[in-house]
Amino acid sequence: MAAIKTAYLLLLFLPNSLASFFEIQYPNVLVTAETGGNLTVEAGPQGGNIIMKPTGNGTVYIGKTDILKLFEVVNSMPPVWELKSVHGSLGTFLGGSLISLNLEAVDPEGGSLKYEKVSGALPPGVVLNKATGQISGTAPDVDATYQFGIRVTDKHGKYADQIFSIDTREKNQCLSNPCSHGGTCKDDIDSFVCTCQSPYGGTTCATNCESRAFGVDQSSKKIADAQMSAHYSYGDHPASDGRLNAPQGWIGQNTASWLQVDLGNVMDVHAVATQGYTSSTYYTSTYQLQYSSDGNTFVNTKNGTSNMVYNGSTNVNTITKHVLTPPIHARFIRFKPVTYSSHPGLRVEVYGCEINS
Ligand SMILES: [Ca+2]
Ligand SMILES: [Ca+2]
Repeated sequence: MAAIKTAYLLLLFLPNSLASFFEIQYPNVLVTAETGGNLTVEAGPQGGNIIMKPTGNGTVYIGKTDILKLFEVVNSMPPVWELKSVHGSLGTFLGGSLISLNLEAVDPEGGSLKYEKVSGALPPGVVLNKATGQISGTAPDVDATYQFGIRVTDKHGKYADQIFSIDTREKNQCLSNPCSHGGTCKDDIDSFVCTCQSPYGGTTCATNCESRAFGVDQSSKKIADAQMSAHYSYGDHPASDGRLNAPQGWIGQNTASWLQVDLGNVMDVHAVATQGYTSSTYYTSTYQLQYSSDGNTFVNTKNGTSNMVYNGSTNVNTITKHVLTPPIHARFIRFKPVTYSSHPGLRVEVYGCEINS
């Protein structure tokens, strides 16, 4: 306080011509202001120190730079990786298994860290948590090595890079013998494909395709009206009435007529069933089957070289079912009446499975 008082006193008593120049002298300190704007602070001659000592949240600025913060950054040491292994390998993972790893690094000053990938690639489906350094996801079902560089950065921007790698191994999904009823298994990426023995189908050959209806029938109607069509229909009895157990049924005019079902995709077709038309004695006694993959080119099912002829109904309601031997691959199935009572009435169902691929 005494020094400051002295300074004010000197300033007050200086003549106007000397107002741009003054000195504050106190036992160990010399503060000099010059006309050009320089300000010199000089400690005393006995090796005195100049100490700038803010208190509380006080700061020391040089220009706009917080000088204490600057020294903190300069003195900050970069983070240090805790090495996982000599080559940075984080392990080997079987396809489909969970990966959960913590990349560990520490900051010598104990500050928070952030992690980022700066090179290479993580396995697809595996991600890095930038805040925690955790690597997590599901191992892809392939034999591969994924190498990637991770940078860990402290709050001062000091960083350390490290190269890591993750090895993955394809899992043989057939090892659990998923195909039943004698089906053979082929391993695939994240999956398997069963080749089933007839009449079984489905992804694990668990379905008897001879008894699995595609759903033409009246109660399920999985096959939509638009998937049913006909040629030479009789009266007001459209193709969409030709569903097994429907109230009435489809009626054709003659042997040039046919009733067609579009299964929506090429399917493994194992069996068909028919009934007659309910309200009159219109039923189809015998019929042929034609089938197609594209809706343009149709072929008949064969008995040797002859077109196969199936026995249909002997009355209007009894359901007659035929297993196709061998099964056929088809999207479009046509029921083509050959002999009939009065008019060829039909209500139908088609049985089979999707083709495994
Ligand atoms: Ca640091
Ligand atoms: Ca596999």
